Amino acid sequence: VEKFKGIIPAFYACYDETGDVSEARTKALCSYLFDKGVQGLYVGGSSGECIYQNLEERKATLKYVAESMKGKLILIAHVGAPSTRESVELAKYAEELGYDALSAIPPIYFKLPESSIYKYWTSIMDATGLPFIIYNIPQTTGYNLSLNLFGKLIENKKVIGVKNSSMPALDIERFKAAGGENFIVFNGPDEQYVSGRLIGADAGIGGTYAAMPELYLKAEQYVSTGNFAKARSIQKDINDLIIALCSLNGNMYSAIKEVLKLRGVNVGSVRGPLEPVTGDDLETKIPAIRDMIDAAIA
Ligand code: HMN
Repeated sequence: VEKFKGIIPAFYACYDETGDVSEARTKALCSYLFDKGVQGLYVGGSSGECIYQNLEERKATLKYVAESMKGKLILIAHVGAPSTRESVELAKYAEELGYDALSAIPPIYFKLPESSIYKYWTSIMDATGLPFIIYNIPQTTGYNLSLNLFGKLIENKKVIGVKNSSMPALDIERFKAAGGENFIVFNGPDEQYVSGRLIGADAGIGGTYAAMPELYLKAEQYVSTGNFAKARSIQKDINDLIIALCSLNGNMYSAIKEVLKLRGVNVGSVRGPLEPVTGDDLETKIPAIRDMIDAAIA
């Protein structure tokens, strides 16, 4: 459990100029994040545009990341997919590649009863010997994990943690209280990293970490040494940046990818229906956000 602690960026989909998954760019993003000092990678989640990629593309990304970071960083494979069959196939492949743990969102599109959600997650767990991290992200899936289903899931010893992206910090506290000391709760809302850690999260997985890993690493350092005034001040810088990233045309992921280009790593653009940042937002606001990041790091 100790080994899963730290700052774990959600890995981005890395495309070439024609929009295909790029091996070179995937590996470049791995090296970039490794050099920044993060502890692990969460591969193929929302930030990995999992919902917009086919199985072959998702497998290729899992493979390139493992080739470049196996043994250097903790690797978590997000294997949630529209069907149980595809999720299980990805889970088995991630195990073959030597991933440290699996994770998955609940089923999407159809509103299914909790019995089906339980069965979906359990099928993934039964398919491999890997530990499993439940992923609760009601904003995108429409399902908010109940304490009742949570309690049933953690009876399975493979369930070592939950990545909680719902906004109430209370949810983090409740999952930690029910899960116990050795159960890992990952903070999901980046805007509340510091509060999440204080109320019970042991570590963090987030979609904006890769854009500004330095700030989350610093926030973590201040939280773990009890320097709360400084932790709060970094959280404010982070939140100014998240709000700026979310205020451009396109969407947060295309904005982050443009910022990354200016920070020295090109992972291409986003895949439709996600749209790229354009016009003045691209030409003046993206460089301004890059400058804000540099100022916050200094
Ligand atoms: C992932 O699965 O790739 C992300 O880690 C998801 C993550 O929890 C993000 N949540 C949502 O997108 C709803 C956050 O990191 C989010 O991007 C951040 O808090 C900014 O709003």
